Amino acid sequence: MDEPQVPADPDDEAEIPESHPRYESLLTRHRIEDGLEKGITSRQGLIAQGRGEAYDYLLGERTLESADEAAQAAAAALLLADRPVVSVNGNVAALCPGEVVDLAEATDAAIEVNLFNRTEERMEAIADHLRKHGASEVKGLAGDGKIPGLDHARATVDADGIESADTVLVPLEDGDRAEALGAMGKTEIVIDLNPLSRSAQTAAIPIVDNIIRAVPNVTAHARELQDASRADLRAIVESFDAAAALDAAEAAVRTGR
Ligand code: PTJ
Repeated sequence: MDEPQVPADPDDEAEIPESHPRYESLLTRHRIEDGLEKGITSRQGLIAQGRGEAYDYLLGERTLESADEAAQAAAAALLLADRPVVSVNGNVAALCPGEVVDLAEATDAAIEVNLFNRTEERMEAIADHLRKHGASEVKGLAGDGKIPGLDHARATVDADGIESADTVLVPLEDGDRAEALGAMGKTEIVIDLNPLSRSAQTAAIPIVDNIIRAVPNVTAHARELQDASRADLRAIVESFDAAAALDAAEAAVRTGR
């Protein structure tokens, strides 16, 4: 056999050889499994990841040009914002905790844990995990704010976090909450591999890409744009066409090009 051998159940992600043709997918699966064991990721998170992987496979496991443009627009919107927040759920925390911390630093955004299946244990486990990866402050634990129009647990946010944010990055979000956040008048940036999902469809800036690639890409754009004028940043956001980006992603899924 020519393919490099991978341990069926690696105990450590370092055991996955980088030369393996499915390295990124194996790494992702390992992180999600590990997240489940640490009480960070929910069991539903495994299902969500499987759905995402299927879309990533159809997209050719690459960042489309339209997704890169969206990432640049997202970086510009976060730099322009007065109160930007990066929302983190159990999948995001397991897949790219250090990358989320880097992005928050590059854009001066707050980090808030916001869960679909909210329990105090998971909230604490995720906040600890983010702190271990360098986060100095993690919001979400106060839970003294509300997203109107949603049932109780999913609506709970921090008053000085998502509730009062003007721009929110919500990766891998469920459609209902994404819609409700949009209805609060916030500039909503979504990362979702499914261009047909309600979250992607309702976002001001949908990034149809794997979160593993998208978050570092937004950070890289933010660093490039660090010294850009507000007028230049506004021009980037205004010239971004969400409907065209979604069409390009859907065409890539359907045709493989
Ligand atoms: O941690 P919690 O309790 O907040 O729960 C989080 C999940 C993800 C379980 C919850 O929000 C959920 O059920 O989400 P959905 O409705 O399954 O939506 C998740 C979306 O993310 C789907 O459209 C997937 O295609 C997409 N997705 C999954 N994995 C990735 C992804 N998008 C980008 N990168 C991924 N790695």
